[in-house]
Amino acid sequence: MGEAIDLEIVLAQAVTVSKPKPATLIGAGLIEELHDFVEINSVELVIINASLTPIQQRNLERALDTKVIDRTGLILEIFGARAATKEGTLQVELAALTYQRSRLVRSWTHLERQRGGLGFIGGPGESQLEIDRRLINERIDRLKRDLGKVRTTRELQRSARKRVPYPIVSLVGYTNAGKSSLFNRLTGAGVFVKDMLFATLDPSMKLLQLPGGKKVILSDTVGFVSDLPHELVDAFRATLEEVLQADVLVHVSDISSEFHQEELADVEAVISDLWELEEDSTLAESEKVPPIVSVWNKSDLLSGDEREELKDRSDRQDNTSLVSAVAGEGIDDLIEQVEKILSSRDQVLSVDLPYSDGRSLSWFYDHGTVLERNDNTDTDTIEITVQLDPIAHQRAIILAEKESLRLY
Ligand SMILES: Nc1nc2c(ncn2[C@@H]2O[C@H](COP(=O)(O)OP(=O)(O)OP(=O)(O)O)[C@@H](O)[C@H]2O)c(=O)[nH]1
Ligand SMILES: [Mg+2]
Repeated sequence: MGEAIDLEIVLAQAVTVSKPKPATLIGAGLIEELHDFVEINSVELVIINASLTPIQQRNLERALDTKVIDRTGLILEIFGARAATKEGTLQVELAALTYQRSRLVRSWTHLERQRGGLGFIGGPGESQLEIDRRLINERIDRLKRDLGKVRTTRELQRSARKRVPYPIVSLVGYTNAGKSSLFNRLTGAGVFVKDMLFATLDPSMKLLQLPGGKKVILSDTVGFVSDLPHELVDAFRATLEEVLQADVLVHVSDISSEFHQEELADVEAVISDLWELEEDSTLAESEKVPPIVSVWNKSDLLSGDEREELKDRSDRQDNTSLVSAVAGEGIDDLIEQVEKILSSRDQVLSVDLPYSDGRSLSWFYDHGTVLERNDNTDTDTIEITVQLDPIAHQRAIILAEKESLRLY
């Protein structure tokens, strides 16, 4: 997960903690080893993939002489880096503060000692701890108010984003499944389109043209994790808000993982959760879970026999591809599955365009697939038959009205 926030990993180590130490979680021998490693390699951050008490965190930071964060801290960092919307950012900040506040309460001895007993900031009798807690509470209250305001404008934003003129294909899946690798592979395989309109898209979204001619916005997302700390659930949902805009979900899983089934189930549960949540609100009937393409990734790690068997199984199963993002196997098949789903929603229409209206003509070439074209020199018109996805179709109707074109 560390790569997700641009950390350079110098050592990853699994250790057995047979008897957790209340003061430091891990034992003195290991701490000594780590201390030397941290010193020699100038390590700036140590991540413990477990829950640390505030005391343990402080003690480890002192013993290792570097910054130490735990699992919740790391996940918060990742969410913070990935939150794209106003609501997402607020939600993550709220989770971070709530986390911080809980540390504050339990680590009061540490804080009081550390910040000293001067106490000139607060009124008489107010300790540093009470000041800290009051400041955090004030900030939390303000965030909650802001969130309330943001939510009321959510419907507006949603319809605004629906105006993005291309279908959105979202890569979702368990952490480490290979979403980002596949994202890079796909944006390399398709023609990556530079478009001024999308200059502001964040790096996890790219406009690309599929071989069949369709343009889509491909979006990479933050990985799902199991045992998500309870206090992070809302923040996690908020970072996935963009997924709710997707027209197609590509569910990437690591077929070579010994926990493949469990990881699939975890992700499916999150997906149905996300949409059920939506259905509670005031959403149109059309806002259902989008069609899902299943990608069994990392096929290169399978043995020959396993590979054969899974290839057969994926061929027999609808909307399923056996893929290797790294080796490139199965990528064409995956693209085909996505194109098939997108095409199934397309509409075909014909339109008469005056010769003089070159702009509308090129609009249709840009936004759809022109199936037939007749240039009629008698009437100075061009008649085209064009296949359009639902979004383009909507826009074509508006365009036709504005330019007084005949659609049929
Ligand atoms: N052998 C093999 N390794 C792969 C493949 N795809 C991804 N990986 C490796 O798996 C690890 C995780 O890949 P990522 O693409 O970062 O996974 P991710 O799903 O984006 O992970 P998060 O962003 O943390 O959720 C990396 O070390 C990749 O090199 C593959 O097809 N074959
Ligand atoms: Mg990733």
